[in-house]
Amino acid sequence: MKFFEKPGADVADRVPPGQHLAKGFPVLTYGDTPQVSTDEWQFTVSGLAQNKTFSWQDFMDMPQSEFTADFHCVTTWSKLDVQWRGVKITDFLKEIDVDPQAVYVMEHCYGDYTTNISLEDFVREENFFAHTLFDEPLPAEHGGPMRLIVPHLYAWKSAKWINGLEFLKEMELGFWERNGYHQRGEPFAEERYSMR
Ligand SMILES: Nc1nc2c(c(=O)[nH]1)N[C@H]1C(S)=C(S)[C@@H](COP(=O)(O)O)O[C@H]1N2
Ligand SMILES: [Mo]
Repeated sequence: MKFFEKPGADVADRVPPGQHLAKGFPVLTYGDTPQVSTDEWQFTVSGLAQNKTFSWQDFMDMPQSEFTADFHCVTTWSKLDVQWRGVKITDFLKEIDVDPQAVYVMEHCYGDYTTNISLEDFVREENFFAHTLFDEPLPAEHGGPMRLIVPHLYAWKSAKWINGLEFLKEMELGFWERNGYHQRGEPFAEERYSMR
């Protein structure tokens, strides 16, 4: 059985150095998979922003968009053209006031995973919260009911089971970043590990 394919010439420039195309969509989770229903799901904004809690319905009432995005896991597999549906970060940000002193964001999740991202990387047009994967409700193992997707960084920044954002005045490290992963994680620059 073959689990990886060599990228064809047509997509070669979309596959970052050291990456292979995965067959299917692998699951990569540290620890147990949280089981969270949309009824109990809550999302909290904290830190240097207007502190606020959102329900599932609040997210459904925001503008809904379709996305096609490439996905790059630092363990060397990539999956191109993943299809999602959800809420653009730029649309979500219209719901809150962020303090101009905020320069970093900590992503918080059910199950206590965290990952950090600069505000600049976070507010990009192509980033989104996803609740639908290939026209099906996002399965729990892929982060359902809701996850973040940040296509331009390695996928450990795309927090599954996301339940909050904490706005910060300086960089703090998340779970993998404390354990040796690069603090930014740009795949075309191969920002895999930190040199600390
Ligand atoms: N909460 C949480 N989010 C997470 C992870 C995790 O372990 N917990 N793993 C990250 C990593 S390393 C990758 S590659 C992607 C994998 O997403 P997938 O399982 O949907 O392929 O989720 C990221 N988000
Ligand atoms: Mo990963």
